[in-house]
Amino acid sequence: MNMAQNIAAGLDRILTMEVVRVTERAAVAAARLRGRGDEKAADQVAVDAMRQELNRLAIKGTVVIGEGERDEAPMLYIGEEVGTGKGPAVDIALDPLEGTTICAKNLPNALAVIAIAEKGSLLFAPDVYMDKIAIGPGYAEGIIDIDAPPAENIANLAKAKGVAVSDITACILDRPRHTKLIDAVRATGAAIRLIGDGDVAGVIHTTDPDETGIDIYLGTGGAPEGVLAAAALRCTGGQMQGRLILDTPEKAARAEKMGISDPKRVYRAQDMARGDVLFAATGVTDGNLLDGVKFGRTFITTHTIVLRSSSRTVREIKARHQDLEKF
Ligand code: VTB
Repeated sequence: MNMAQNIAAGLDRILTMEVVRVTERAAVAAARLRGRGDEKAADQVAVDAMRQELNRLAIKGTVVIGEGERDEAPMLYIGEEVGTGKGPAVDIALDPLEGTTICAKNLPNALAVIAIAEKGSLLFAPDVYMDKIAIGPGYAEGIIDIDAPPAENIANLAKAKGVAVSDITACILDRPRHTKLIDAVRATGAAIRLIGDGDVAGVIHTTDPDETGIDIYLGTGGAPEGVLAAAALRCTGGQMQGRLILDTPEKAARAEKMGISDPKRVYRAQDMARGDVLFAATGVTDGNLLDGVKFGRTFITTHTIVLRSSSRTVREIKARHQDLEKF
């Protein structure tokens, strides 16, 4: 049996349950530092917790999207080997605390996130910006185009959804670099949900507009976050396009070193996360799709979404942890 068959045959079924602990643990650690105004501390405890739990998984994992380059991130750096070493060889993209500022301010949608895929199937993205556009499942291919004006993308989406443009809500990171984009979207009559951080959640929210109120994600955010979001979309369905912003010779050289030969390439979700993919996210703070961690007197509650591309199953796991010692 080769690796793909092995995974399809059931290995990832087991991992689906195992991986939940990894994001749960990171989320609980970070949640203890919600609203303390200390991004770094919250991130650090999430990293420690995620790493500890990840090293219990029966995988031979390599971090491809992590906390940074080896010299700048002591833990969960790009290239770090994780897991017990006994098990399938897999690529891992992770963000133990996506939205450190959100967590520090105790605002919505901070997440602990991980994606696991067959070796060699996740885009090895440098930590640069990526231009992104994403919509949820159920639409014909080609109704969005990263190179089309926002008005055109929104008009096409509204038409396909069978609603007026004014019924569409776009999610955009609240950044000065998006002033023009925001003006262009507002000029169409569509609504915008401006988010302070957390564009992995922003993209995932397009997959369930009835629940989240978000139809389309637009704008530039981190490339590593783009790969994580693409992994989620591979599992839920939906469309995403991303293009690295390599606007200095230094960034272009860095990307080339990571194997990116065409700096202008538009990546679809299936180009950023190929093959079988597992994705899990646990809410740190309350959000549109996931509840945050709740600390009760005798138990801790976590809310996790686990996705699997091979079956497209979306699982939500609400866990009540009564053994508080383990956290
Ligand atoms: C986004 C957002 C992240 O980085 O990717 C953003 O989703 C992009 O960078 O939560 P800028 O903050 O420089 O705009 C984060 O905010 C942090 O990783």
